[in-house]
Amino acid sequence: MCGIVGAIAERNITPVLVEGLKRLEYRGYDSAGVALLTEQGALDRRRRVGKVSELQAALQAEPLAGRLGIAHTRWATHGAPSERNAHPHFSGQELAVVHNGIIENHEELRERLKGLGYVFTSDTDTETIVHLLEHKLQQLGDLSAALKAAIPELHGAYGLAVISARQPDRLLAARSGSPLVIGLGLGENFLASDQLALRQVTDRFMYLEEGDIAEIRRDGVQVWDAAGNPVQREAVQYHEGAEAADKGEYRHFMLKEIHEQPKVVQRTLEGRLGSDHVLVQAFGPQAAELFAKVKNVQIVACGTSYHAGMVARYWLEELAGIPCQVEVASEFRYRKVVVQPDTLFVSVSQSGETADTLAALRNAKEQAPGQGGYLASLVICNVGTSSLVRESDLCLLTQAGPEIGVASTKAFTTQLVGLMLLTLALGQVHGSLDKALAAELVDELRRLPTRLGEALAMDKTVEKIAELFAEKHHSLFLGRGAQYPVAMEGALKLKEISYIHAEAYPAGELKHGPLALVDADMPVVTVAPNNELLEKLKSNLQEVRARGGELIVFADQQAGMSNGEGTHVVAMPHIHDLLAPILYTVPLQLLSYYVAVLKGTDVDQPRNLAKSVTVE
Ligand code: HGA
Repeated sequence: MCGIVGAIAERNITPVLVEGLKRLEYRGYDSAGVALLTEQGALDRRRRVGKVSELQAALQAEPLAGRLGIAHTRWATHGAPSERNAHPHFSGQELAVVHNGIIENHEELRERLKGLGYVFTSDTDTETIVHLLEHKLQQLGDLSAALKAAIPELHGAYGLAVISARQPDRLLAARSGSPLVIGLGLGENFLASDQLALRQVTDRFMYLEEGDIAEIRRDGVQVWDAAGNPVQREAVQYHEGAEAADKGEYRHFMLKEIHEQPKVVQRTLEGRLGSDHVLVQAFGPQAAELFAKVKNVQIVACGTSYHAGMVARYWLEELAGIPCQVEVASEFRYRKVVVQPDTLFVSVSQSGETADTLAALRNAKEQAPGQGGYLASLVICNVGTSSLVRESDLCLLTQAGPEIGVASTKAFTTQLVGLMLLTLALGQVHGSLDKALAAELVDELRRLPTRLGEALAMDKTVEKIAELFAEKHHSLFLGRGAQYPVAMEGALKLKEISYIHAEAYPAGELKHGPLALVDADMPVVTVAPNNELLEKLKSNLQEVRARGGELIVFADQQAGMSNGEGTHVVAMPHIHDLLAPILYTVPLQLLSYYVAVLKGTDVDQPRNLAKSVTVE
């Protein structure tokens, strides 16, 4: 969500910090700030509400230079988005902190620290950290010792970066529940909540693990693990180009990412398909042995990833014959769950840092297999270095590349591909999947990038359809079977970026309530592949037309549906019914994109939302 950047060098690092913030801005952006140790040996800061460009303007008006500094983009959890609540937070003029996450015992700490004479100037939980650290620093005289002493008193999740005017030769970092990475340079070192922020300055990274504390100096890095023991964390060379942080010819990242889908789906399939089967080892060396024991699947995810999980439930039960449950992580993590024997726990997350999903995984791992716990855990994730990947037994990495638009697009379709691979792998291992069908689906998967390209070619048609929504405030999305979650995802996209109220229903539920809403002001969007539910769906659509509702139908070219009064049919390329959810997602993404463009909303950074939800 929010972003951290830090640097210690022999040069002025203000431009590095600001560029880093810009690269992280897509994750959370209600305010931004930077603090530096100036040449005079004092801490100084600039903070602004709004985007990083506001902070840049402030720095232009009132420049700030230094060789040690920290910076932050904030997505508020405690205290309104305001300048006084923006990070970095100070204790006196000598200590500064930026923080991602939540300090759960902040009220108790605040009372205690007030009692010790500290004066609070913000409403954030973060400010308790900086005063607590100052208190420890007074007692211990050394910043690393102070941080180590303060950590056990902080309950909750944090990624922290700390600088002190008293010890200008070091930048400190601590990680618990919120990711941090150290960027290694020559005679200079950096820190960030995501390596994306630092690729402009280095391609060598050191990932901090849960509970780590790091002291970063110009000429070296010292790390201590959760038990306080000095440890070596491996330095990893990053290879892929930084091309993803650039919109290229596209007007928005979202449109670029929608158009990247054929390529990234292709990449997600690479190395994972045999001639007529899925390579089970793609899930890890122990996958085949573990999959053979799986009798149930529990999928846990949030938002768009949850919709991917819902599609997978149809696939897993139909193709692999394995009972599957799907639940949103924020609910799952707080209820008592009865675990069926031999259940595989599957999490789905773009970033691999989604706080609720990560907490659900950690809860799931509390009970041992065979003693009321899960058989094993598997994650479908886009970030190989993420916490969910590191903490799961098995993983399948999607190859979507960095997704910058807050509204997820290519991450979703690659997750669906990953979940289809999982379904086929489980079906193969269990022998429950018909071999001819498996071979057919593998073939269809190979053709999927081409089909996606054909769906993208309908761009202009969908742009025209979007005009129907320009004046509308509500809309309904309908689907049946595995297209119901696709309708849910379509509705989510529309609300996220165009702020039009959109609801999704299984088409058969229409007459049980939502039909009452239908009139000429409520467009009804439907996804209609050519399957055995088509005739039933057509009847549902008649019900809408009879109430004067305007219909937008994305239908298989062989479905025998055509334009008529109040009915706009968009012919889709023909595809195997089981893969239709992946293909039919594309026009719905395009629809929400063009509606948002028409409405003039901030497509890539919609209001109130943030990418990679690393807080609860
Ligand atoms: N709790 C802190 C940091 C919020 C955060 O990590 N957001 O993603 C605050 O509210 O400032």
